[in-house]
Amino acid sequence: MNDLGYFETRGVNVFVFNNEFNGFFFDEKTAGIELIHHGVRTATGGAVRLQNTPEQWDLVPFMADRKITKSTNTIEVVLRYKEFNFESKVSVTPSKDGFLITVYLDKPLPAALEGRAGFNMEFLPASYFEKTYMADGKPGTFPLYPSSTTVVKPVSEKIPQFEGHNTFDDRGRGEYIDPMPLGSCKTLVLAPEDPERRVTIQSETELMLFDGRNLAQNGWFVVRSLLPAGKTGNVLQWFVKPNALPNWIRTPVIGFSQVGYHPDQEKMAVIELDNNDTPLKKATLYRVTPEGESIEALSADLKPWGKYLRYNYVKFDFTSVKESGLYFIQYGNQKTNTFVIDPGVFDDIWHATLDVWFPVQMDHMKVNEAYRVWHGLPYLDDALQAPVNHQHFDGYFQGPTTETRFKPLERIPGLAVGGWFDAGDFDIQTGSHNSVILSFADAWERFGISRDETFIDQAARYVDIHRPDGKPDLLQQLEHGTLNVVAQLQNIGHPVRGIIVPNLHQYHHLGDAINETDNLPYNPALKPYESDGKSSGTMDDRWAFTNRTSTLDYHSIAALAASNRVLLDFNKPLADDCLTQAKRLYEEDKTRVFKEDTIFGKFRSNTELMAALQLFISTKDSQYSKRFEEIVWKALDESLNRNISTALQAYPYFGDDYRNKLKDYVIKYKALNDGYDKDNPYGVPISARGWAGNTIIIDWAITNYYANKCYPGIMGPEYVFKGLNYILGCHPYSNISFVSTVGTRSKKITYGSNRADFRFIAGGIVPGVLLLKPDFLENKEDWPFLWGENECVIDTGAAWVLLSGAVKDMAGK
Ligand SMILES: [Ca+2]
Ligand SMILES: [Ca+2]
Ligand SMILES: [Ca+2]
Repeated sequence: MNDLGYFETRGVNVFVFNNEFNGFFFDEKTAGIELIHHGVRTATGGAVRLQNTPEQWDLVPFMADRKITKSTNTIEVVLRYKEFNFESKVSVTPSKDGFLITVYLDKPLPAALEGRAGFNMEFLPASYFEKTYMADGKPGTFPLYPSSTTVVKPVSEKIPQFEGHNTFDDRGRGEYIDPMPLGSCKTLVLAPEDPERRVTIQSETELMLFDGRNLAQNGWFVVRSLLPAGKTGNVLQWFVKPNALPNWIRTPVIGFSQVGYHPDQEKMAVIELDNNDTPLKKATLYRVTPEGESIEALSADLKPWGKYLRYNYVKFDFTSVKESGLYFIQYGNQKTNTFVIDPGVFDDIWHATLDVWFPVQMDHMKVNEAYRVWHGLPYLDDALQAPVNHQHFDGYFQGPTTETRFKPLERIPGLAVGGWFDAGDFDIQTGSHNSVILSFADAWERFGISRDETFIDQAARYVDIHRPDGKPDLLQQLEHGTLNVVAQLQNIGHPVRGIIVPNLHQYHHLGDAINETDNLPYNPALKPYESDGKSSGTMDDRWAFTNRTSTLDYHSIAALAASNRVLLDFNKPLADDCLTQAKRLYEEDKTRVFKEDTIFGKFRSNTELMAALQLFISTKDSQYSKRFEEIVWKALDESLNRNISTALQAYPYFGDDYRNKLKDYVIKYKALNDGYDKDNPYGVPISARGWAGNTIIIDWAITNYYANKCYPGIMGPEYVFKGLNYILGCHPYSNISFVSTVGTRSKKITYGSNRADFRFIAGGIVPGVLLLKPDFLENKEDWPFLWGENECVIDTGAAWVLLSGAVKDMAGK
């Protein structure tokens, strides 16, 4: 056991509940007993579980206690299912060339869990694709696609999923599906042929191997033993032996920008090294000629940076190489793929995001690309008022009142217009819409991005990708998001947190958005699954969660005030509606008691500050500038990081007093930035949340651009490029570009609506490297289903377009 509280030998780490099951998204496949096998996390979810192949929303055990005993080299956890008043103790300890997992019960299994409670461990399908296994000597091949046997059972026998939700659409038949094992044995060897993946599991109790993907595409291969009925004490033991290669050293990761570099830019590769690796003295940059020859451009000493989390880092500076051309880096025997040095490298880095990713996310439209239809025209049955006192599984909550003129489940008119699917799911999140609108408005006003590669016909509700229509796409996208926010204000009176399907069996939808609902308005006079052609008896229309917060009101005011300016010459009636609604809402909020968004409020910038600024820019009315000046300094004192961006955006509109005072804050902000160089070798703010932090890094780089524009003597351009290079490949774990199709090598597997196909949507930006506590950063490129690593969201996409405009602007100078 190491000092960080996990078991470690060369090539193998065993985590025992260093990461817990999450009560918010439930089973994220990042908790329990886990295995990092030769640098790759291959097993997760080791715990007492109640299903053969638990799904995301099946009950997870609560970790009631965790005890590390160094003297006996043991980690023990107490796991509790409060729904069954059932507790078990699981202990893990090294033994010979593996480890023992032992399950103890103080009381016999509750009768309801006999034949249900078992010890499970889940193995990543992608790590075992095209590999084999041996069950008591009987050979088998891991299935590439699920096709093992399942049985149907009456729902009365099913252990209910959390809060009574249900992932299964049984079409009213009262059934559920139970997968059967691929095989069973006492000794199971996974991948005997592959020394990096070979794991042997032995037990006196029968081991069963299941394929979780029969029930859910994000399922893993599950090894499971049932706990015996009527027994206490040591009721189950596994001996697990992951093969460990002696003297194994992880292949170095050479981090650099996959897009390449402007000749005048700082150029720094960051090389990530195994702790057991001896850093080399030098790396070399080669230029590739049209004849295919490699010519040495620079050989330079590496600068040690030191240790960050579990690896060592050295840096390779090739800033001095300025000749336009194709290059690669060689470190030891490893050569990177080629990349570009050229003044034009940033000319098109946002094209995929604006040309493809945003059109595919467009709600209430049919979206076509050449011969392919991305999705039909969805959600014409929007939307119903959410019922009161309702906790939704995606984090939405409707409180004790609707705060609207609508009764619970009453139809709200006018909402089937505009908007984007916020992420890999299909809900409308108003807060994200506001962020997108503000980023797009800023990109338009600063950089005039007038690219036209999308045909968008609002009247016909039809979108065609790679087909110019004479209108700038940025304005058309901004119009599309604004249409939904304005519709909320006009029809409901205030912005709502979001609009989302009510049933869990709809929510996990994969594929064409048009099929998540039946597209027909709900009609209670009909039976479920019955339709008269115009309406249907299936309660599948999306619900609007309508509770009102000042945080969201002000954020929407800011977005619509900005939208007003940008849309004036493009769609005057909508631009007028934006300002009318923004001013009305602002007047209302002036006299309302301030109410913070309890979920997102604390992560967001001061939205009242944003609202006052945007209304002032649009109207030049001094009531807004006065309010801005009243609150800006306090906001900066409370959170410099969150509010410096808004304060910098105000720079052109305020005088010398303001600028001089702000300067002191920018100096402090610069000092915070310099601190990141000591935190990690990339010099950017890497976060440790349950959702990886690329959005934070992109927003940070944009803020640094604002600071560089206003105070170039304080904030140099390198603070913008550090963020950019990180996103484009100079980051931990791998050197892939986090923007699909941007750069020589980029994300080809992401958590989009097409994740079941192990594909991507061009231009999406993934969350990036996720920290598995205490020290493992991960971004998988063979498994799309870890949303915290691979789910692209709209606000990040829009921020990427803005950042791309900024770096093109800087490169041009
Ligand atoms: Ca969502
Ligand atoms: Ca267009
Ligand atoms: Ca419907």
